[in-house]
Amino acid sequence: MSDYSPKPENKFTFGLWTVGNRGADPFGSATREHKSPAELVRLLGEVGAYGVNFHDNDLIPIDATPADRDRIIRDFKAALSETGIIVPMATTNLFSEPVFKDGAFTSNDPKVRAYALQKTMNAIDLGMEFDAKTYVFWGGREGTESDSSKSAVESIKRSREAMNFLCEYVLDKKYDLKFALEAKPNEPRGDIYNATTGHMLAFIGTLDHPEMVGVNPEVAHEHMSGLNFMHGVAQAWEAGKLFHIDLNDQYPGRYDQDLRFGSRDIKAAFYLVKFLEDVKYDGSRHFDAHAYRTEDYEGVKDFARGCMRTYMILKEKAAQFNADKEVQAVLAEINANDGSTDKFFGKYSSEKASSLKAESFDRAALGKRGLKYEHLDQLTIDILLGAR
Ligand code: GLT
Ligand code: MN
Ligand code: MN
Repeated sequence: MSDYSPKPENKFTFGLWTVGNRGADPFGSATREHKSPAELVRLLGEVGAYGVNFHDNDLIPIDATPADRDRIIRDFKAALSETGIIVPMATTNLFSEPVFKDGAFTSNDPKVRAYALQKTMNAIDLGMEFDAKTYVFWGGREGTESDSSKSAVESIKRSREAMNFLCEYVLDKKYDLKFALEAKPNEPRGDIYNATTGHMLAFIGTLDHPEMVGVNPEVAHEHMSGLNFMHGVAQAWEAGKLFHIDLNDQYPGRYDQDLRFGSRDIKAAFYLVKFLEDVKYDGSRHFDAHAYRTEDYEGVKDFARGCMRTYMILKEKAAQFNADKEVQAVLAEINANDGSTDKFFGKYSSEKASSLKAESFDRAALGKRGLKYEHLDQLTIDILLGAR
């Protein structure tokens, strides 16, 4: 039997809001009792997680007194040192309070925009108290229901101004911190700006300090748009921008489900894990998901263990795929190169262009070649289903 237990080097993390999710939905109230941040850290210690992430108000309620704050931080720190769990990522809640009903950085009200900046600077300071290395921005309310209400161009400009201001804040404070922007197409807003990881990558290129800013793609958010998540992750990776990742699962075209990792689309999860392991991604593997509403806290542990276990199983399957002689033989055949066209690639020159224009290609023969992708895909399925 393989050992699927989580190891520190796997960097499996959970947000306080994930294992602390109480099962409320738009149609019903909580089904699980409240647990304090320190209790949640102990739960994560029990299931073998490596790290815990939080929004400012997951840790410190928005109306906490200074005395509450000190006590919560003391208890939380005690639980961290007891369990050995670290805080790799922190973020700001810019979506729960009514003040953010029309967005935070993109609100039409300059007072709301200023308050959002102030709240984020304070939340960054809080994250730094725990030595967080990545700071996530998820702008769940940065959008519209009616496009009569806001300028889409102005909203991008306001988002840029906020990110530039906050990058300067981090530099000014000499914090060792990077930003990771998380896209989502809709929910809770009707439509959210910078809707996909691809939009975010383009946006980052327009910032004053693009080197400080990367992305935090989430499986469910790209699947809601019907996109291939691994492709978005690969593009972010290739651009040097995969600073963090949110793992969960989602049926396309439905409400935001935040399902246990790998519980819906095993094949997509396999290609994702294989990608992350093949490129040796060494950031957090953050499970941004929650247990079904049917569960008690034993079920929450089953959920958390399940996320990590599925990742570990798929990691083993990826190693099996890479070691499979038949798979590798098909891949070698698919990627065969007799070298005869090498001279046409690489840097442009007018000579190269002329010689390429003069070359003749047997279009019909090239088009006739069978590529064996059916065979390769079935080998993949056999591996995933344990038939190989
Ligand atoms: C919220 C959202 C997540 C984000 C979190 C970070 S909050 O739960 O659904 O996708 O990653 O703000
Ligand atoms: Mn997320
Ligand atoms: Mn989500």
